[in-house]
Amino acid sequence: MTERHHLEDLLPLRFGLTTQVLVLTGAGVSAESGVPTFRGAGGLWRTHPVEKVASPEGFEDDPALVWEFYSERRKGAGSVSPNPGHTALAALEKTLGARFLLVTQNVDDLHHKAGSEHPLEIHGNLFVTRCSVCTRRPFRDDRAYAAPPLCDACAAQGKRSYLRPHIVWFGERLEPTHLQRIDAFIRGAGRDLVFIAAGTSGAVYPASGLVEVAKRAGATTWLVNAEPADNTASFDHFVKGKSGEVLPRLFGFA
Ligand code: BJW
Repeated sequence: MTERHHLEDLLPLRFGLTTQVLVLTGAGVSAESGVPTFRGAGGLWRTHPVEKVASPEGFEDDPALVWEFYSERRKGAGSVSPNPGHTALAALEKTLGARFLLVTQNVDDLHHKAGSEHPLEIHGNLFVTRCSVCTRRPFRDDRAYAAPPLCDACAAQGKRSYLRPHIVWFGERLEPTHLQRIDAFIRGAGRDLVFIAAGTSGAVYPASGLVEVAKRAGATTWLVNAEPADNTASFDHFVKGKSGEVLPRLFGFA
């Protein structure tokens, strides 16, 4: 049974000396910074067909459309600032050190901008580019492209390959080392784990399944979201509200 809380009567969590905290963030955490979410009113998928702009098949069919989409997103996310939700998470990392792990589905770089040192960006980063064919290292890149850029490493070998955003699209595997890291953190913490998901609809696997993995390990689980998520029933606690207001309160910073 999920216990529901409201911001007005929310008490800060008490972290003991052995408590470990795993936080999963989603697009809602950046909403108060002005970054659009994916689902729901005003969400990116309302105006951009997800299979065309965020799948390997879509990129193969129309790389120009995909780069137009991500170039616009780079421009948008490049000009915004972190909000108190991001700042609270960076402050909690400083307090808990290795007893804290931030896992984000967001690609907007706002956790870094807020001062988080080790966010695990499981869906990639908007400001990183890689080759769609060769194994050259992904590289930092905040350019907006009018046409799909070509890989110069491939060109040097007489091949013509497109660069692509360093983003995990639908149907693509997440970086195995990221999943291993999360798994090891959860198993290491066991019953000392507090798992908090914030600003995520719980609609996308495998991130949406982390709450169940954490629960099986013995964790206490919290959801902080503006609306109920698809997986609300899996959580022990649900705080309905904006993450920029709830997270600082939950961590005792406000
Ligand atoms: C607030 C707030 C405020 C607002 N405060 N809250 C059929 C076809 C293809 C694939 C599948 C399929 N069935 C299942 C799959 C698997 C698929 C999946 O889960 N699909 C589901 C949709 C059904 N998953 C995958 O494909 C993943 N890969 C995988 O499973 O690999 C396995 C594999 C094995 C073997 C071979 C090959 C593969 C990859 C998923 C990658 C997701 N990528 C995206 C887009 C790229 C990133 C980008 O361009 O930015 O990542 S999808 C999109 O959704 C994005 C997000 O990170 C992700 C999650 O969304 P999020 O963050 O939850 O945002 P919203 O908008 O959904 O929700 C925001 C919430 O915030 C709302 O609830 C609001 O109420 C709330 N909110 N303001 C607090 N201020």
